[in-house]
Amino acid sequence: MRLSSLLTSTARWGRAGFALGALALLAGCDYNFWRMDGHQSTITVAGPVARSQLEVFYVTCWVTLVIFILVGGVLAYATLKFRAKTEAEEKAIPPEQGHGNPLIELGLIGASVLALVIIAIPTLKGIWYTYDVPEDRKADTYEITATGYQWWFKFEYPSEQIAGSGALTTGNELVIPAGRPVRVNVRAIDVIHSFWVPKLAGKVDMIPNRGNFLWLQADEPGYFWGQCAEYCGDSHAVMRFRVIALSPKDFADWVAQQTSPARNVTPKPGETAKAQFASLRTFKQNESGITDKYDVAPLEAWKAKQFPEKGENAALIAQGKALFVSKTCASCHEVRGHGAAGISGPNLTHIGARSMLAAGLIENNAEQLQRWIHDPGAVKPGNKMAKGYLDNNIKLTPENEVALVAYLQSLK
Ligand code: HEC
Ligand SMILES: [Cu+2]
Repeated sequence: MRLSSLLTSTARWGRAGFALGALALLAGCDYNFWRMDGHQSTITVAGPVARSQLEVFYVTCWVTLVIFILVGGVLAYATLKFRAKTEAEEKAIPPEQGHGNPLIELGLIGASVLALVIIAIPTLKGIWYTYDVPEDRKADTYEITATGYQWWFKFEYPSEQIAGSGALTTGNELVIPAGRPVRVNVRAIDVIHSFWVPKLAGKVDMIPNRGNFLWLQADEPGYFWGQCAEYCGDSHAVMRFRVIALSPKDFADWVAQQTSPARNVTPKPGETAKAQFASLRTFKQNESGITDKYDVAPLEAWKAKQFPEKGENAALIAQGKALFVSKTCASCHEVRGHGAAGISGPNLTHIGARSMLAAGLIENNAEQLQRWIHDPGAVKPGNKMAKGYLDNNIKLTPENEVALVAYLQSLK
């Protein structure tokens, strides 16, 4: 085939392919795609650390774009200018090879060095800036310890000590004060995990027996998505968490609430556990249990969860509280003030006030909570609670489940 006819047919297919690809993109992606504002976007940032990392990304992109255009341009020029124009030229023996042009070669080396320097300056600045809280902000820093477990996160607040039980401990939802630098000391219990909140800061590995740290800051109150970013076993992909940044006053209120013991709902004399069996249902295996369509902003939804549920049934809750101990849930979970002090699962003292369950996998509502305690292994493959169910031979009747759900939801 003649080279030129090959070229035109390639071009035709190339254009068709491009048009098809563009159509597919347009059809498949919504507005969020073009804004690049997904939950875990590193392009729409919300704090100084992520912003500094984004700047390095952009510098690198621009420099490489310039290189691409220059090299691509020269390649296109050479291809067109020196191509065989006649059949005779095509058959001709290739021209003699030279040794190159020393000036051009030196120039290219110089240009590469220059490009690297242009990238290196903001990169080094970014590395120093993001490494630790800047000196002038140190005094204002809030400290947290985050520990990775297969497949959930524990958060401790060393500055919020609770008499008789140590630092305030929560699970899977990290609540921080907005506008203040937060230094997160990262640890791991079992294997290597990685702490990553894309809109706030880049990832840092959580390594067993080795202290690591990072800092981040949320400029404004907000609700952010976090993710374990180091492959860590079965449920790695769904080892998530949330960061909730609150105004100073809201944060102080939250700390006051969290440092108090679990809520105690006591039945009035004569009150019965008329279980709400309307909430009984069967669950589909692959139900996602998570929505991306919010009626209200996620932060507002989270705030609403801080208050007791409407229509609580105190007698049912009391039943659930007793079941929590008799069904051995208490051997893995702590509910401070209720005689449950297990440490191998997330602290559930205020579980009712969280927006998500099972490390950010499913929403924290009655249905999903029941689905979780009914068969945790079906919701999150391989998780340690499912193994606990087998080892301890935990069997729950639908009535047990409804009572446990009412109890867990009352823990605000
Ligand atoms: C063998 C220990 C163990 C037992 C027993 C156990 N759990 Fe768990 N539980 C866990 C672990 C580990 C997780 C975290 C699982 C994950 O997300 O990977 C968990 C997660 C949870 C969560 C979600 C917590 C969060 O922060 O999202 C709830 C609610 C819960 N368990 C309730 C119960 C109830 C109710 C029982 C008793 C019927 C129970 N658990 C028995 C270990 C246990
Ligand atoms: Cu992990």
